[in-house]
Amino acid sequence: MPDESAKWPRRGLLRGAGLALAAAPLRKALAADEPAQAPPRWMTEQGDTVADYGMPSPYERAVIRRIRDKQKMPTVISTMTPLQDLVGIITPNGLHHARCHAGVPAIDPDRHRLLVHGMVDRPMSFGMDDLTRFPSVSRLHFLECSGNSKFFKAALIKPNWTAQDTHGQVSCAEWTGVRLADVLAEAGVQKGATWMLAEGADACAMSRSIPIEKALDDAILAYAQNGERLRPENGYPLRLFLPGWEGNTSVKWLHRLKLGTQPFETRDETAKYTDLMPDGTALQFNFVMEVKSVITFPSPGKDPKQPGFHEIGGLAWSGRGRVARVEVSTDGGANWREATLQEPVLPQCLTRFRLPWDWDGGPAVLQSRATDETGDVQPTREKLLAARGPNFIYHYNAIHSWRVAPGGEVKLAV
Ligand SMILES: Nc1nc2c(c(=O)[nH]1)N[C@H]1C(S)=C(S)[C@@H](COP(=O)(O)O)O[C@H]1N2
Ligand SMILES: [Mo]
Repeated sequence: MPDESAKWPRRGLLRGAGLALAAAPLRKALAADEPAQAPPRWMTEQGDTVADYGMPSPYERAVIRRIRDKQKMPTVISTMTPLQDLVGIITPNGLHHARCHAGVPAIDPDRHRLLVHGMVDRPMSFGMDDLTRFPSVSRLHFLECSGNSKFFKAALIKPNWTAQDTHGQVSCAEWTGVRLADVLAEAGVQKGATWMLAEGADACAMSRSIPIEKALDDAILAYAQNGERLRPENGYPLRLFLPGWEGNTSVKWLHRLKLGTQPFETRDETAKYTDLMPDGTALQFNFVMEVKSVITFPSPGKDPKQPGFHEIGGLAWSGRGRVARVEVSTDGGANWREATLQEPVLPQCLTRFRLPWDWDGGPAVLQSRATDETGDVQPTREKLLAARGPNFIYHYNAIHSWRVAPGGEVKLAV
């Protein structure tokens, strides 16, 4: 007898899903005596014209960025991506989270210049046209603010938080730009240069010191995002992009690079973006965003409406490389099952995971645990808090929990 399973390798899986569907049908059977419906209005009259620049359907108007905490200064802006409403791995440009310390500068690209100076053989000033003549590269990468999911302090946590509130300061785009290494080679990096200052052209001149190894490795000077020029709030016309590193180092509105022999000790790496250790000292230059994941369905506001088959889905990422696997628990971490990773699985990029779930309608605690290709695993909240102490704010990457109540309502569980 021929081996059927070889011919239909996924048959068992499909049969399993079919059983779950039969238990709780996803659609109502069409009643034989259903009266004929009049055609909808949109089939009886001509449609609209097409806008010069398209916008989502008005029925999607609830899918928007949200402001994080209201600040005293209206130009100190933190917006969050509605992760629970998105599919796939790409964040649409209008929904990419934006973090701006001094508002969004209105930069004329024809007047924007990038100065490269300090320990270089030939100090240079580039216009946008000069820069885009270098060979370009396009790469898909996540960008995460190190302040994403500020979960260390229990007092800050609000029980009604959605995935957007807890994890919405991560987004993912195809970034196009020129290799920083090529631009630096043009200026000629001098021997002994070990650090690079990157400064933005916004009113706070946000600036960070970057080790030369990263600058010469995979850093890009990005001018485009998902096929079009950068959005103003994401750095138009030029930003530094450092794959896998805390968002703050990807300096937007980039106008100056200076090479030197030591870090420049800017405000953004002394007063801010350092990690306070239990002994009161501050850890500086903690650049890499560690392995992390979040379930986006079910999640608060995206309740499973009825028992039976549901697909649990979410996003995982790591600043150290590719996501190797994601395990999902529906009982608060007692048992784990391995989720399917949706291709493509790319380094320093959001990765979508999926797992079929036959919900019995009872209480459940949903968790996801990601492992990256270096073997790093997301810690539990207890383990992370014990390791980092009470003063830490940035770089929170613990396993996250959503509680499903018997009626289906999903809430944050910490
Ligand atoms: N010049 C400048 N660059 C900046 C910032 C800024 O306020 N000014 N914000 C930083 C922070 S804190 C983050 S998390 C990222 C966010 O990038 P995005 O707004 O494109 O998401 O930009 C970084 N680069
Ligand atoms: Mo940030």
